[in-house]
Amino acid sequence: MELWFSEYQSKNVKFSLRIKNMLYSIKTPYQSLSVFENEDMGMVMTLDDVVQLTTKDEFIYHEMISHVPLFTHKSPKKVLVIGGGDGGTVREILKHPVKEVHLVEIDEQVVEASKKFFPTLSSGFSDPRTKIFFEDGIEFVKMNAGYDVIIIDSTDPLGPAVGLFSKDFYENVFNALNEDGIMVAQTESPFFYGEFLKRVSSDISSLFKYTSIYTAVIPTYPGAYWTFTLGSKTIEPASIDFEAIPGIDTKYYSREIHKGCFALPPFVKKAISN
Ligand code: AG3
Repeated sequence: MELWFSEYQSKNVKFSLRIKNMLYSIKTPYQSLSVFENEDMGMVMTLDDVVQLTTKDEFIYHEMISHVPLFTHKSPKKVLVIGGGDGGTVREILKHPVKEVHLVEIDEQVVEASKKFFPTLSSGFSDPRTKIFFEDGIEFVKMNAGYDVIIIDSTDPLGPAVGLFSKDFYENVFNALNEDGIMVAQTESPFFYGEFLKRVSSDISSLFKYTSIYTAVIPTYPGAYWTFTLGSKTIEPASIDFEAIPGIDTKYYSREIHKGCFALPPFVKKAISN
């Protein structure tokens, strides 16, 4: 008998992955967490039946959420990741000469599952520069500061993650950043979340001098076409010296991709315009 996992990408669109092996399925204090294997996409992690990553395409998301803000900043020393308990973002950040990476993940079970089933993602947890806090990111940013870059690697804006997309939260992120600080948040697909993207980018641009939306193609996320929204206090993302970006070991991110990823098609521009 064939077993399938399905995610509602919208009320009327479902995305399915065949389960070759169900490896793990638990209820944590915050959400349900599953790990299974799919013949084509590799290992898959879901939270509350939402695909968080597959080992086949996670590199695109994790490289883009990390290297774009880090190379825009040029010399980040202290970086904060909110969410991202699988470790993929931390792994990418550690490719930079940073001094400290703080990961604030509310659900310890996500980190534990990643250590067990996703060694290629969780590799950075044992790096001496990494410090993990099992806390609520919303509270954490109110109490901590001094970051050069803050990356919000959250799940969808539903349930416990809603607060990670609020204007109050972005204001606390702004205050937790140094004076040339940069934040970036994963901000969903313009296909299914156009209104949301408009609201979030306008909230971020009411706080930061520069706000830029950039995109990447992530086959296993709804719409496959994904956005990230970056807020920068003093550095203008479009006018950095792209030629000065050093070579780095990546599979999606490159100098050319960095330059081009801010180009938005007219339908996205229209979705976020007033
Ligand atoms: N954060 C999850 C992105 C949201 C995916 N949404 C969806 N499948 N509906 C990524 C976690 C990986 N660090």
